[in-house]
Amino acid sequence: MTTRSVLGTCHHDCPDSCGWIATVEDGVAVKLRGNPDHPFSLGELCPKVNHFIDRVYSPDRLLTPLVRNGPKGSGRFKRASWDEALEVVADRVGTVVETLGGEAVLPWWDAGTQGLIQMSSLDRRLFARLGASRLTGSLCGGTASDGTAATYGTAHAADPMDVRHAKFVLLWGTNTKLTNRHLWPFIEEARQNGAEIVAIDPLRTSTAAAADRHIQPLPGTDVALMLAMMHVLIRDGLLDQEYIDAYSLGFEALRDHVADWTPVRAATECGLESETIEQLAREYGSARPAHIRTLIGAEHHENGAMFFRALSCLPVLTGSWRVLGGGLSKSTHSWAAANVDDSVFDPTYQEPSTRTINMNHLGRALTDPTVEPPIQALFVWNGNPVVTVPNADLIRQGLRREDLFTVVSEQFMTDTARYADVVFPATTQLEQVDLITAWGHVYLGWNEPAIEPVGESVPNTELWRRLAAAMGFDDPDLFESDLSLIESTLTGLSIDDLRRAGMIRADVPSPLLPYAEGGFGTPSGKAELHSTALGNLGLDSLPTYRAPEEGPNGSLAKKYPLSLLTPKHHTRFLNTSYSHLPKHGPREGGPFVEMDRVDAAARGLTDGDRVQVWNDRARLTLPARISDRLRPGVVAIPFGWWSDDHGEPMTANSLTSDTLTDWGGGVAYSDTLVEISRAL
Ligand SMILES: Nc1nc2c(c(=O)[nH]1)N[C@H]1C(S)=C(S)[C@@H](COP(=O)(O)OP(=O)(O)OC[C@H]3O[C@@H](n4cnc5c(=O)[nH]c(N)nc54)[C@H](O)[C@@H]3O)O[C@H]1N2
Ligand SMILES: Nc1nc2c(c(=O)[nH]1)N[C@H]1C(S)=C(S)[C@@H](COP(=O)(O)OP(=O)(O)OC[C@H]3O[C@@H](n4cnc5c(=O)[nH]c(N)nc54)[C@H](O)[C@@H]3O)O[C@H]1N2
Ligand code: SF4
Ligand SMILES: [Mo]
Repeated sequence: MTTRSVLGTCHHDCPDSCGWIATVEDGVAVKLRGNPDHPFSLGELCPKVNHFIDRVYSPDRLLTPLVRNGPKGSGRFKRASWDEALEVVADRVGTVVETLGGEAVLPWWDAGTQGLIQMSSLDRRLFARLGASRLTGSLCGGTASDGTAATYGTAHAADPMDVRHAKFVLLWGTNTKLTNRHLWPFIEEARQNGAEIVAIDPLRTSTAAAADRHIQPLPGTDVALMLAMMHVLIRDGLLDQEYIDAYSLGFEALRDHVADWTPVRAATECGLESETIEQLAREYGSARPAHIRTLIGAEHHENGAMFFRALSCLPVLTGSWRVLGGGLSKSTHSWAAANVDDSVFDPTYQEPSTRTINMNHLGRALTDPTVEPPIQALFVWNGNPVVTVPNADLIRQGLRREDLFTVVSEQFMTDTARYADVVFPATTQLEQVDLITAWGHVYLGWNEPAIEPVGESVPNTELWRRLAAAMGFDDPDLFESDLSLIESTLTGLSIDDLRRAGMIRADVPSPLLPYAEGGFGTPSGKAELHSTALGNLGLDSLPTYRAPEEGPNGSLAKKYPLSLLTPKHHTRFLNTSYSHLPKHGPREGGPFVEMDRVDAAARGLTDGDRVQVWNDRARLTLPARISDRLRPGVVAIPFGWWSDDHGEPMTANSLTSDTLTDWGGGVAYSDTLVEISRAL
């Protein structure tokens, strides 16, 4: 028997990007454990990936190409050879392009793997060659980045690991213990050194429960809270005036603007006590260093980019960027650019005039009769949009169109793959090479394939090469090898370096104090408290609170009085990627709607009752779970469940809003209003 240990990195869309070691016996992966040498994950994985080998060898893995032989969405397919399936796709797509032009083709992908080349590389060239519509927008992270960049000029922020040096930690709209679990020990270290931990979240998550204090505003109202904090900081002189004068623009305008944002005014908007806001601002303004930790959850509001823009102003006012452990940490993804440049995947022949479609509007794009040319060929990989994209029933409606040809690359028969005309089997991270640029720390992780592809599955890059050949293209850049693609992105380090170490710290300063002495990425080099650039785009140049239209203080709240949150909730789920597997979904029980006893009593409901949750978009029937984690007027359905056994949608996204965020191309699914009544 031959036994090997292979170094790899988790590919999931998770900030932790843990290092792992796979044990392989005679070509079969038998064990996967955390790599103890990884400076962030420190040898631990998580309740999802501890069972990753079961996922890899699951009896439900897709092992061959499949061609539909039942109604769309029925999930009925017949096996096909690779040659047959490629020919079907090349013929049909060829006809679509000939008759309607390339823009009738739409590629749709997300971060099912966030690996550098398997997420998106050769696809950019292939779809540009076809002249396909271009996918824009973001389901995750774009709004947060662009919101921060409006103040700082770049998406750069602090190293989250430096939270350990903080004396005050503000966890704002992030559920660290669940979503970013390997950061929690660093927060505990700060607590042991005397830091107070405060969580701001409309839901008493496990993180909020573990904090020293939990502040529970109404969803989508945080910008009002931030403006009132600025008001107190300025009123009480809790400022670093020297830092403000040297490194920011627009302080006077901001000062005048927040003069009437008293804690009393914000308290009404946010549903908080004004004293809570006073205390928060005073504590934040007095502690040295104070660290704000945020991630993605708060971006999914109509004012989501403004959340990050306004939040970014706070450490500028207090000068907390000067000190290690201060400032603000969010996604670290932008730091990877020190060594990795994925724009080399962009082809020179991309037509900039080709139309763009926001990924969050997939349902609209497939069903809107004014979309010209109509989308007639859709490719989906690295995602399960029927479950993950808001207003999901509209996507199902679009996918049922007989004149639409849908191609899905997947590891499993997801809700989305069920609607495909052709399905290609995809490899998992144990079977493919990649480089992982993390967004929860500054280490670049190498992933060496541990086993041969299971069945006839192939990495996404290989699918694009095979499709390019089947479509008759011969441009050499469509056939570049995986290692060459990775190598072409690297500066200052080589594949051999990565392979040897398993992970390497990106070439960023240590300690990382990005704005200790200004150095912002704006044209002026200063933090823009007032932003002329935003004003030029027709947006508010100063941090401004606008109540979400479909939020608790919006006009729709009269019709639908309950705000619906649909957050990540289960320790065994990673978005929708595990709910169908035996060690995951069944152990989490099943989907439910969580509500406060006041809202339940007003509707005559008790714990466990079957209820309907509804709005103009959809109606879901679920058991009610009464808890004390939410304030009255706010309810929650956990995200990640697929359809039930009869194909009936159970995804929270049937109900959610697909209104786009103020800027950044994201989507405001956390501004959703519903009503709940007993199921008939
Ligand atoms: N176990 C597990 N871990 C995961 C994932 C998973 O599915 N399961 N998914 C991964 C992915 S893709 C991502 S992007 C990250 C996300 O990581 P996070 O951003 O930490 O998590 P979210 O649950 O998206 O949102 C965090 C919190 O924001 C709160 N929130 C919503 N609206 C508001 C608001 O208006 N104000 C405030 N203050 N808070 C608000 C929600 O109640 C939620 O508790 O997690 C990753 N990690
Ligand atoms: N209501 C609501 N909606 C949400 C969220 C929420 O909290 N609430 N979260 C949002 C966020 S933050 C995110 S990131 C998105 C997540 O949305 P998605 O990225 O669509 O997440 P998953 O559902 O996990 O889908 C990933 C799919 O990619 C497949 N996959 C994995 N690796 C590979 C590969 O190498 N090749 C191929 N071809 N396929 C692969 C997996 O099998 C899986 O089915 O959902 C968003 N939608
Ligand atoms: S899903 Fe996240 S926490 Fe789990 S192993 Fe992967 S990177 Fe680590
Ligand atoms: Mo995400």
